[in-house]
Amino acid sequence: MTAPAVRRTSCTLCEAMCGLVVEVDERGTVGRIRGDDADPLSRGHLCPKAFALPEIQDDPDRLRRPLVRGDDGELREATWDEAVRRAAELLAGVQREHGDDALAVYLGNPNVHSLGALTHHPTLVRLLRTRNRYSATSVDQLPHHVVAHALYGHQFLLPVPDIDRTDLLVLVGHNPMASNGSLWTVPDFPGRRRELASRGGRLVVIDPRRTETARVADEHHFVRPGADAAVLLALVREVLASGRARPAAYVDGAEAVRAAVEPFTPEVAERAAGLPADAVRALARDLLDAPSAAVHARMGASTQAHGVVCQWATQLLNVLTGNLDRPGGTMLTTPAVDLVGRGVLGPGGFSRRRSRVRGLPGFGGELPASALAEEMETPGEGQVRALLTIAGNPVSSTPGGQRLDAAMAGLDAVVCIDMYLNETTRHADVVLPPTGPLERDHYDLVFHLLAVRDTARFSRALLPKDPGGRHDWEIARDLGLAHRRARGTGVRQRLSRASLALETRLRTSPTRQLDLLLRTGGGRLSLRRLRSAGPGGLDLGPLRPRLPERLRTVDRRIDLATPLVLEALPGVLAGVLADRPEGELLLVGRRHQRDNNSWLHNAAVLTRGRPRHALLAHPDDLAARGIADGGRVRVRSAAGALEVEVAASEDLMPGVVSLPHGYGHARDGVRLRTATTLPGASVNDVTDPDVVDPLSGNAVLNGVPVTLEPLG
Ligand SMILES: Nc1nc2c(c(=O)[nH]1)N[C@H]1C(S)=C(S)[C@@H](COP(=O)(O)OP(=O)(O)OC[C@H]3O[C@@H](n4cnc5c(=O)[nH]c(N)nc54)[C@H](O)[C@@H]3O)O[C@H]1N2
Ligand SMILES: Nc1nc2c(c(=O)[nH]1)N[C@H]1C(S)=C(S)[C@@H](COP(=O)(O)OP(=O)(O)OC[C@H]3O[C@@H](n4cnc5c(=O)[nH]c(N)nc54)[C@H](O)[C@@H]3O)O[C@H]1N2
Ligand code: SF4
Ligand SMILES: [Mo]
Repeated sequence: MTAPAVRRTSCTLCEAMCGLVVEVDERGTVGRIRGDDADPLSRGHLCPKAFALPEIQDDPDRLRRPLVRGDDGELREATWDEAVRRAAELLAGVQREHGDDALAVYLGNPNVHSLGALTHHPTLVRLLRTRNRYSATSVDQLPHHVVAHALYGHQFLLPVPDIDRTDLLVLVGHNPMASNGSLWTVPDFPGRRRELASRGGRLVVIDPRRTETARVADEHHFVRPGADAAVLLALVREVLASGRARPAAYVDGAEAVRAAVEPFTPEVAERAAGLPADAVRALARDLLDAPSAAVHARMGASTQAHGVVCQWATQLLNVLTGNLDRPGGTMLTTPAVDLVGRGVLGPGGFSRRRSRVRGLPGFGGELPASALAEEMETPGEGQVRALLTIAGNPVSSTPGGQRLDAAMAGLDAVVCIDMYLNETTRHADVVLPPTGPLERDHYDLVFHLLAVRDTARFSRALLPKDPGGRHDWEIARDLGLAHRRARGTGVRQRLSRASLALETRLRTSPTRQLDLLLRTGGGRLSLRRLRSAGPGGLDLGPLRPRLPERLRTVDRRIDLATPLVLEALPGVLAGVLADRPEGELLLVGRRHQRDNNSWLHNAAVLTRGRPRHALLAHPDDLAARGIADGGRVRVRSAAGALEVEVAASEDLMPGVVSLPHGYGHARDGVRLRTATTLPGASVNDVTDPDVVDPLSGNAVLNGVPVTLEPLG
């Protein structure tokens, strides 16, 4: 027996992009996994989820062959040709009869973690010619994109905290100790936080729960869910009122902002959010006094009632304290493949078209996922009658999941590109399962854009793909071309040069597309050079100042006075100061280091140990309702109800309860190895699709009013 080969690869399970060193034996079995010390970005870090990668590879639950629903209503294995043709005919058939927009497409989170998904899925979606496009963006970071577009002229100009050099890091609604960072590729957050401390720097956390990150912070403040806007606007006000604001020369609009935020005093913040006015004043002073500081607001300040206002105020704090674009502040990257500079990613912006039923805004060519169920349910011209999901599980991941579940059951056609049967894909007429994360080449097109250091790493597939398997990009290519054939001659006449170009792109492999991007990127790179770079890839160094050159605004200046936000501020003020019902409970989310959104709940390495699905509540809130620690409760909101165990926790702000998402696999018909026995409920059965951030249409997943009733 020869010794196992030692190979390097990338973990694609989250935004941290850790480099891994993996042993593979001659039979292709994955052995020891460790973090790659030679990786200049991840520096040897890995988290428990990395150990799930071999399990995904060998998972008996993972689909290896396509499934097609037969006349008896059962899913059975089919050949790729049969399944792809059937999928194309179903989708094209609905579009032929009811119009292009009768097909909706939903793209889920793993799309951004796969090279082939990124090069091919958007192209496939464009070829399908529907304007009913949805994705996980609008249950996540849409407010960030809206604000980046308004201030910096491009939805993907998202500055990241320069944690390796900062003196003061303020995290709002973000728990990187569990999530490993988001819109901020910061592998080894725990190590980087320790280095911050040893430099004498400080970490401040604002979160309604004393999270894992709050526990390692120098300062933690509770905040009433949904009321951060009052705190962040008060900080902006205090910075402006100090007379010490120092925006860069290319920044306009501070005066208009000063007038607009005037009512948001620290006392208003205290009344609205529960954060002491003195603490707000002190934090504003600290942000001004620190040699460098970076404020980053994430999920808790994005998927809530005032997501856009929170993200806007956060950017303004960094701009006004002079911390945008300077070492130790928030900075932009200089990626080897610059999808922003090259115009590969569109700048974003609101569309003229709004959603048909509720008139929600469209942004970046997509509609909010919160509108998907009603677009299926509501008859009339433009009703959604077919759905294609690609690497997504909207029944679990989007608000009003139970309603979407029911609406999907009534569709004429459902096609899913996914390697698992789950709450969403169980509705499929055709399931097309791609290869797994260890079987494909990888270069991270998205997260190099958001990383705390400029690096470039290409990873060859660790394992050869299963002979009968297909990559996501091959499925996209085949489905796209089959769909065109299925649409027939009437459409062929409409085939423009543009769609022929799309077809050419579908036929071009991801690595070929990557090579072209590298060669034409100005950095004298190529796939070959990247492959022969050192073991951890290329180290392009710490982040460099990039402004104002990198701005994509027309005049290469930043105008802080965003009309969308300024016009909304009086309403925000009234909202955060409105009387709250006596005894109100607000539901927030949480993530655990060993959960991964709604999947991997059948991975043994991630699910053993103590259950972690319980609703956490403050002991006083439980006592007031006669609920015993460990008992079962019914959680009810305006949108629905669920039943779950409770656990008392002093870590929660009184009046706040917390439930993780991605649980609740016991919906009938789901076939997962351990998931059917895994307890827990789907929090999105109580989150409300009817309540969105009015400025963006983003889902409100945090700060949902709920009631609790004890169950016998
Ligand atoms: N209440 C509440 N809801 C939330 C959140 C929350 O915090 N609270 N978080 C939200 C956030 S941030 C996000 S990003 C969304 C995620 O929402 P989704 O993206 O809809 O859900 P995931 O659970 O990530 O589902 C990923 C699916 O992709 C499949 N998959 C995995 N890898 C691949 C691949 O390489 N190719 C293909 N084709 N399929 C693959 C998996 O089997 C799974 O079915 O959930 C959101 N929902
Ligand atoms: N282990 C693990 N890692 C993951 C994921 C996973 O599922 N598991 N998912 C990945 C994905 S898709 C994403 S987008 C990222 C998300 O990464 P994070 O942004 O870190 O997401 P959460 O852990 O949900 O943290 C949100 C925090 O906001 C707090 N919060 C809730 N409401 C409010 C509020 O109104 N105001 C404030 N200030 N805080 C509030 C919650 O208590 C919670 O601590 O994580 C990624 N990494
Ligand atoms: S933090 Fe964990 S899940 Fe994220 S890339 Fe690193 S090893 Fe993978
Ligand atoms: Mo996400």
